[in-house]
Amino acid sequence: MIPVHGYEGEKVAVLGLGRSGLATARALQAGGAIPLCWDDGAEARARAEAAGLTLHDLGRREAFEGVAALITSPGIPHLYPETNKHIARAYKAGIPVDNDIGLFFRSLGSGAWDEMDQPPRVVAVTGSNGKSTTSALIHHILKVAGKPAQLAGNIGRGVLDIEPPIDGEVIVLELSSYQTDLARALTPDVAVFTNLSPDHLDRHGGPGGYFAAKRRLFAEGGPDRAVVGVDEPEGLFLAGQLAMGPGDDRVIRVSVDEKLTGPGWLVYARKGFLSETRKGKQVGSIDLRTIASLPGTHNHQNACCAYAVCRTLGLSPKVIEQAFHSFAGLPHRSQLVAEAGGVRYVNDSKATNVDAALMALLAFRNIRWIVGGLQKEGGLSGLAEGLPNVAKAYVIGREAEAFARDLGAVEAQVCTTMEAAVAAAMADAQSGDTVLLAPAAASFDQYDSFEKRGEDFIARVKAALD
Ligand code: UMA
Repeated sequence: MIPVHGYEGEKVAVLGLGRSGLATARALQAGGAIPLCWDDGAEARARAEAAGLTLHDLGRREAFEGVAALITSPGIPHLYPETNKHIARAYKAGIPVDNDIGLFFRSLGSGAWDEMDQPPRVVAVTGSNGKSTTSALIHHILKVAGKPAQLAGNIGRGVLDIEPPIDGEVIVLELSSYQTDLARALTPDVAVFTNLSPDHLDRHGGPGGYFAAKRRLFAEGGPDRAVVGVDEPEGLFLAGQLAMGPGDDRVIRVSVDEKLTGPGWLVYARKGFLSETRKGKQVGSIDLRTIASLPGTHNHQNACCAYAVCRTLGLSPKVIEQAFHSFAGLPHRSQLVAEAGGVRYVNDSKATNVDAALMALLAFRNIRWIVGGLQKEGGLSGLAEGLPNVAKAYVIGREAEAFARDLGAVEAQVCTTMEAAVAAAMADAQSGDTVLLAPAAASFDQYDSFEKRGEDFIARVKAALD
């Protein structure tokens, strides 16, 4: 745990008692603050109380009296679509509102670092898609290279939950727009922007607010090195703003759309080959086509970003390439679940938006596509480029019929349940096909989370193959 500094003896309100809230309350306590915990859900309150934390009803009139700060969880709206009522009261009372990420960056360094040969460094990864895989891949490469490393953030572990870093350690953080939007300190040593596509727009008041939230990672103090995907205008803009000129190698530009040229530090993938050039000369190359856990262009982008980060940390192309080969991938992201009778079964339940699902469709051929759930803003038209790879769609979700209609020209069978969809796809599949779960939608109409949806898919496939 990282004890939080700066609030010794002071009362700090903690709103939201999930993974980040619980870790925050413990870290505040460890740093000598008095955490006053609250959650709008009764179950979470009961869990926190059972864990020994003190509850403090933030709904009471005098709740914020003598409170030094309010620390809130990323899932709680602090502005859009509507400010949470407790946060709104803190704003009115002029109480600083922060989150665990802000506390983390303010509390991480300690006097012990002066004695270290190589003080710990923080790599923070943001972007719309690929940030979990990129973060996990960086962490994996560092481990394989024998470097101490820890992984936390949006990937499922509260940032204040990590162990105090040791000499030479690298902390890899996956940060969502919810997290970067509110943090009052954001000072990673290396920051990554993978890509940008519309997501969480209701939480950010539209695409501009969403990009602005991600950009904060590069603005508040500024990282020593920035790895920036430049395949969208926003990435190009960000790289341009950060660099003093095209040769400024504090910015590493990454592309999977085109061969990058110029005097700067560049990493790109074309036709499955990763290339690194610096000052106009090629200094590294890797054949990504042979890496089973990183199929498709979107994974090649993740590989390029992870490669660039590890190069800034001093690892050689050879070491990085070796580590790529032993990367197992993450559950629910291009996860190969089984292979039988020449048919591959792939779980990409994390493809909760159209852009991520399109990436999955472009990574395979002859796809038996399990799709559907709660549609996000913007409709399904963005999937068009991937539809030629689809042999047939098997539509799940409470609104499966309407979803199937929205898919347009592709042949679609309304299945509604995962059980029916897996059975129908398996019955139709022939050798060379891929049965792919890539829903292009949120799971909440039928499941608690995308993880539960992916687990259901895996269980149905395994049961049928047994
Ligand atoms: N709550 C309130 N009031 C509200 C809304 C929620 O009190 O108005 C309470 C809920 O009752 C609940 C708690 O807040 O008890 C949940 O807080 P949370 O949703 O922030 O969840 P945590 O468990 O703290 O998990 C968060 C991240 N969740 C979200 O951003 C939604 C986790 O990312 C992250 O791994 C974790 O912190 C540790 O850093 C998950 C996620 O879904 C994976 N992220 C989104 C995504 O990837 O799309 C952004």
